[in-house]
Amino acid sequence: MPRQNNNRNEIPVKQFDLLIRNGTVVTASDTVQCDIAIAGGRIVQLGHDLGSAREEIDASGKLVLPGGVDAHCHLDQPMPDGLKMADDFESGTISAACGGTTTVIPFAAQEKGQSLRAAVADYHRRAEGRAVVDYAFHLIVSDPTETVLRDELPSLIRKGYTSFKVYMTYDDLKLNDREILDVLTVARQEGALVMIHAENSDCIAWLTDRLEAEQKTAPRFHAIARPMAIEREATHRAITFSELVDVPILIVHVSGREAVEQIRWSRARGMKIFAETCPQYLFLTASDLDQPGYHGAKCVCSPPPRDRANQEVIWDGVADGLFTIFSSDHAPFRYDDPQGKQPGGQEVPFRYIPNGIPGLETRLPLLFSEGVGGGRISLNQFVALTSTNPAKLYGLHPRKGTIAIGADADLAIWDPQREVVIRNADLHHAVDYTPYEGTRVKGWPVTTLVRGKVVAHEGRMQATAGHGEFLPCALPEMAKPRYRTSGGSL
Ligand code: DUC
Ligand code: ZN
Ligand code: ZN
Repeated sequence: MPRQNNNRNEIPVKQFDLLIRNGTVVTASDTVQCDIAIAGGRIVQLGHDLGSAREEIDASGKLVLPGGVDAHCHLDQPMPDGLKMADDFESGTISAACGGTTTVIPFAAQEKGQSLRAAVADYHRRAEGRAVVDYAFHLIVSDPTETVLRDELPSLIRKGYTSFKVYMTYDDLKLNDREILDVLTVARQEGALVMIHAENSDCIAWLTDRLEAEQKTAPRFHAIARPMAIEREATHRAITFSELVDVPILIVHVSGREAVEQIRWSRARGMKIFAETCPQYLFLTASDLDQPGYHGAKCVCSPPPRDRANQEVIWDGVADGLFTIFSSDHAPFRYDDPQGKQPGGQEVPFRYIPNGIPGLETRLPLLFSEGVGGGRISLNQFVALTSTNPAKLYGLHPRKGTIAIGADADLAIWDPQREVVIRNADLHHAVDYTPYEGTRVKGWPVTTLVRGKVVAHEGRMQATAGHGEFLPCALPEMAKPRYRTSGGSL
């Protein structure tokens, strides 16, 4: 916690708001011993003997990292069929802050038949005055009408909503191939980035019907209804669309080898295909859906976790740069809840279990412990994957995602020696379980600052709801088409 500087006899050379002293400062490229001076919510100096400040934090023995940017999480997203997400912007961002994350990018989701502008306005009302960390919005485009494509989407992109997700599956969200091509074309014209959920919907429906006909409806069959092949096919199709339109895309939540192979293939052809993975594909397997009774529902997410061999393939991609970003895909549904994993109070067949698992607060400690501590990635790679790259990809850099003069003072001070056994009782989300219960990690973010203010310290909130501000996103430089041609094969 900041310490008040009470030495009134000292004539300040420079009076900053806050000095963070004696820490090891880590960015995506460098690791240096230096102090950080903060004024007006921004980093104003880096160096030694910087002068004095109204408050100080002694970071001796600690790492000072840019706060995490969680570029894929779901908070208070309107849900169909009486379901409800457990986390709103307050509980979700408190959880994020306690896990070292200082910016979140959840989704303003268009319902079919709804105007995109109305979806954005509604989502602002949900966020307003509640967040403790800063936030931007992705859009979810589920109904690309002429008005959406010609008017709403271009005008929203120009107002700072520069990325949007499209789904190849889920009846209430999915687009057909032609619709996806239309959305990609708008992205190319405007310089926006499309995130694609790549799973083949018809194959899932067909497999689900067959499993149900054989009374195979327990949670574990969710993974069998969504095998790697259907993710591979959809990933390849998405890459093909990217080629036709000549626009970069991001494949979200990549789960294993066959999708990775498609992405490597596209990169080898010189394409700009970005890829994201999530903790569930490194730390869970399909066997976690096969727990006694109905408890496997806690790990139902899509794509499903695979097996140990696939985890290793994902680790390789994390280490060798295949993955640009590492996000939580936090989708918070309570287990023991009629609006959550037991819809209407029932243990339902897997097709009705809401997809998603919580992970905002555990994303960084899990990757830090096993990735950095386990010698799989460097500290600088950790920062790149979890903060700098998502900030760059979504047009928030250099304000977010780095430690540099002029950047927002969004910082996470880590104790690299702190050993923690993850217990849901200690987490701050509103979900009644964590899939990582009992997992031991080494390294934990002990203090989190957003624009120079300590928002979380030792698992306790220090800021009030409303400290978090909305961030309009610039057009992402990284997502510019590789070649500005007349447009793919057109
Ligand atoms: N899959 C998604 O596509 N979104 C939310 C959670 C999930 O499991
Ligand atoms: Zn998805
Ligand atoms: Zn998601």
